[in-house]
Amino acid sequence: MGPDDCAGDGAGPGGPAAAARPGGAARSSLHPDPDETIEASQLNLRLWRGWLGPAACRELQARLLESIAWEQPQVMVYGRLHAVPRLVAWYGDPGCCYRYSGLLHQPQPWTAPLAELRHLLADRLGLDFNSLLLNRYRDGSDRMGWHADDEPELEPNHPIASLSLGASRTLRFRPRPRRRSQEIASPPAGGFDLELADGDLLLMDPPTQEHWQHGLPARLRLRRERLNLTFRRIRQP
Ligand SMILES: O=C(O)CCC(=O)C(=O)O
Repeated sequence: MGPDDCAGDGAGPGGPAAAARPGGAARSSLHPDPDETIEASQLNLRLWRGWLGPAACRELQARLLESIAWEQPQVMVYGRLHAVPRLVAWYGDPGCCYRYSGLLHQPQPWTAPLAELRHLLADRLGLDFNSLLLNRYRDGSDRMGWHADDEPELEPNHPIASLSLGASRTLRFRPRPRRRSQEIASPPAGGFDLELADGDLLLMDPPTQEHWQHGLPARLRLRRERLNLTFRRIRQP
């Protein structure tokens, strides 16, 4: 993950086209249609609202808060160490190492609730993830800067699945900019916002990460916590 990837306003394509799909009867349990598909130039997102129900979300969030080995890495910015503004944890199959926040992380072994989610995603979406980054935003001042999930160790042709739990937050997208700019306070030209709520599942399909960045701005008056789980596929040697 490279939250310090950056830069300018990027003369990107226009806003994305969002298509609401009827859910309910048309859904099958195996490959259910998403509630929304969001398409723009070189961007493909699929969104299932309330993919996990409220009771399952509450239980899962409570289990993760107590069982995950949360860390707050320090990153060097202009020669000074800063704690990243959130807590993180990396889980995965043996050997699935991942560099984020400038540090190489060895995977923790899958815990029971994480392994269940991984298998649910495989059953429902037919996607085989081998690793997972968890982000814990303790309140609205925790956040994540602009970045793309495009590190060399990630399988480039594999979607990334992002599950949100707890407080709603805005995930902001922008076309990959040409100039350096970390400003994330308002939606950039050619970009758009997605509000992600408890239980929502977002699939970011290739080649989105090659052409777009995303980030999670602060929401200062928010006091509630949010967890986000991004399932990924690390390249196998
Ligand atoms: O918290 C979120 O929704 C975004 C997480 C994210 O961008 C990431 O893990 O790369």
